[in-house]
Amino acid sequence: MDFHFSEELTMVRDLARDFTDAEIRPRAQEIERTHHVPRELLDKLAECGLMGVAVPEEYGGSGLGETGLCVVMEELTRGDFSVAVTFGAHASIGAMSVIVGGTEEQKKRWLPEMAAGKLLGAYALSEADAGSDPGAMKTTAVRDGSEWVLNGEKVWITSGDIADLVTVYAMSDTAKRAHGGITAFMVPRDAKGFSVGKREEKMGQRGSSTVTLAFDNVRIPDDHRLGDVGAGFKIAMGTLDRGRLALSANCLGCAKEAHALSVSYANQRETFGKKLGEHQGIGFMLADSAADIYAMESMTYRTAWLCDTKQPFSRESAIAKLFASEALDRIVDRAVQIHGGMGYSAEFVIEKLYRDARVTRIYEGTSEIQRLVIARDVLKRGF
Ligand code: COS
Repeated sequence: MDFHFSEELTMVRDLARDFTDAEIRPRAQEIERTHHVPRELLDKLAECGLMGVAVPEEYGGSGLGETGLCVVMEELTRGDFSVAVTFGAHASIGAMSVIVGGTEEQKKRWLPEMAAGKLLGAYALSEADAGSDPGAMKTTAVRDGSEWVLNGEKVWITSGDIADLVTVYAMSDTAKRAHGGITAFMVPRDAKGFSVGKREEKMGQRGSSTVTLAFDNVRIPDDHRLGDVGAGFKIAMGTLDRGRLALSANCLGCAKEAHALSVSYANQRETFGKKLGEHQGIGFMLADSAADIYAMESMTYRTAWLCDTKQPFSRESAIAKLFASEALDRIVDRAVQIHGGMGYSAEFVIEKLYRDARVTRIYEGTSEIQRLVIARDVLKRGF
């Protein structure tokens, strides 16, 4: 058993950490105020080679797998959650759909440009009446000769407005639904009939765009179909297994940031003649957060190891996401409490971390969905 990062992973962590300090932290307030992650920042991430961290080397990436992706996600999130989520929409669930479901020819066609950050990806599964239950989706794909015709609307799509190539899941056989009735397609931004609609105003992660996408008789060539006809649900779920894991790394990064600020504040501020942290009530909060972070980190990287060594990790990824998102909520809540009025003021970063954290219990599968995934697997396979 070896819990050390390899030399390569350590280098990537240092690179992502330096990038976060130099490029993200100084811009975080502006990103929050303008509700916008500058494309130039994403281009710089690509120049550093971080966009392709999880893409296999034979397709132009660094080949550091989910572990590498989690390392980068953790570091970027410490600087700004919105930047990390924008990165993840592309590098995690965007490019990952192609890695999970693409043919060899498709991987060669799209992954090198995705790894280079020239082709930004996004992932479109959710609909207004099909969030937790994607098998209820209404977007349709009908075959017409060598093309498919897509009609419908997707909602809550991260980076849907900036992506060059969106993985869209559509119902190709309504009788089969989740069991072979859904097919995945790679839809280019300039496809005729494809449009970007409303942008959500959100409680947190305001720099990351979340939009509606509409498909009005969008014609997609059959060679843009990802995987077999009817394989879409499995590709969507296989991609989400990875996305949920990367999200637990996001939670870990945000938690470490909130905790580090809390520790520093508790060491500096004095009340009743002693440091804040020396009051047992505050010390215990810091201890609980430290324990949560240790568990989050252990679960995240152990699950990444399972994934990278090609062992089953679907249940573990749901556990990591469930625990990390709920632990993060506890940690940011404690951070607000420790900072008192300062924690509630929009002038200081803790208030932003508190808002940024909340959606992690909702997107990429709610806590209730994670429990459902875990319970089904426990009942099927035992512990
Ligand atoms: N990997 C690969 N295949 C999977 C899978 C996974 N992780 N999970 C399920 N499947 C397969 C099943 O094996 C089944 O295959 P068969 O048709 O061969 O039987 C098929 O997919 C359907 O699975 P299931 O019957 O479990 O589907 P359900 O409709 O009951 O849905 C849940 C299962 C609830 C787990 C799924 O709908 C889900 O994850 N929902 C949340 C979606 C979500 O996270 N949305 C957030 C937006 S995306 S950012």
